[in-house]
Amino acid sequence: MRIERIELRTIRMDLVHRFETSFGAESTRHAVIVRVDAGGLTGYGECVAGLGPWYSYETVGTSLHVLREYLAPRLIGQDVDSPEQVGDRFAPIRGHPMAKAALEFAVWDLLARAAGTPLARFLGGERDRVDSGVSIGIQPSLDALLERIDGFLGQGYRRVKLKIKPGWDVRVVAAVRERFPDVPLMVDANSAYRLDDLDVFRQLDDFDLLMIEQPLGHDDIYEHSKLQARLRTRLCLDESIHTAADARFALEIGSCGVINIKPGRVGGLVEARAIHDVCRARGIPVWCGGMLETGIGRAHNVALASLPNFRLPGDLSASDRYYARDVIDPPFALNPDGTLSVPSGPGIGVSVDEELLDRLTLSHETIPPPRAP
Ligand code: NPG
Repeated sequence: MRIERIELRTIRMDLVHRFETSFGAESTRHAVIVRVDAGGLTGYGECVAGLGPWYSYETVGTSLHVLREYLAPRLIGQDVDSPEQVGDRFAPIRGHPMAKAALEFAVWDLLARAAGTPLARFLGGERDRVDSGVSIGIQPSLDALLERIDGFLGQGYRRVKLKIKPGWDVRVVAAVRERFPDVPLMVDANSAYRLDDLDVFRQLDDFDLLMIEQPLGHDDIYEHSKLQARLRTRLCLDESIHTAADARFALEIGSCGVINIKPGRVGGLVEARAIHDVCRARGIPVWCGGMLETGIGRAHNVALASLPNFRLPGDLSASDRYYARDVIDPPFALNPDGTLSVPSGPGIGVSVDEELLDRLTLSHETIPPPRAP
């Protein structure tokens, strides 16, 4: 299909709940939404980069720059017949996986629509429902956290992930475990600790956690292997896995027992699937992370999570856990069994509410630019 038009827009949405992690708090989310048009069809993708370089070096600003100046020009007017070709065209550009993924996602949606196939099947997914987990940010008090967890469990979420940081860790997990002894529970440190903090992890080891996510450096794989060797609880890597080669290395040296795959973090669905395959071949389960995406990014994540080795509930919650009104129709809703349904229509399988997008838009540009009248 010849790519005729690429649209980049920045939107801002208010979150239902303020979300605090070890690197900061946010009440609104900015996202770059990419739209590609070809042969009368449209595909959408979402960039997961944040406003500032806190989770990764990429930001809304850097991703717009790289998309506009380097990525879109490599696709516009070109024939693209497989998602792999997108990666080939982007290969000369170093880094910037979140920017690359946003455009790759849009092409996946487009090509799956052209094939009349749901994105999940197009990727090789097998499930029609995926297990839903909830990630709960750092709260102003322990009581507020317990109440929040209670509410989410009442809605049917299947596992709870707590954000931790020094000063909000062992005491908090102990209180949550006491109140909810059987809930599948895990913690995510977003790189807030060092190997010297071994004592904290030894204490966390006693709470029957599903895993401890990214405790050490955001770019570290080696020290995680040292920590993993001293713990019973599995470590999970997120920030430091960007490629299938990273995953192979981490598993080879025993850095973790599970990997969080975020397709936006790893440059798109082609690399995400390759990481899935590396882990599957070694019997290591994976799960799908989230970055507070709108329904557009969520639809790509849900499609990915339908692959067979996504054996643990992901950070895939219903639309209303994030936003009062999502930009897609229908929004993702939690089934009574604690799952999200994988859309069965062509492409991402949901329609995008362009009118709402317009209202949320802060900036907008098209490639090629519109002709002067
Ligand atoms: O449910 O989408 C979600 C949020 C899951 O905790 C979550 N994401 O570190 O994985 C993370 C964290 C995050 C959110 C990171 C926003 C960066 C930005």
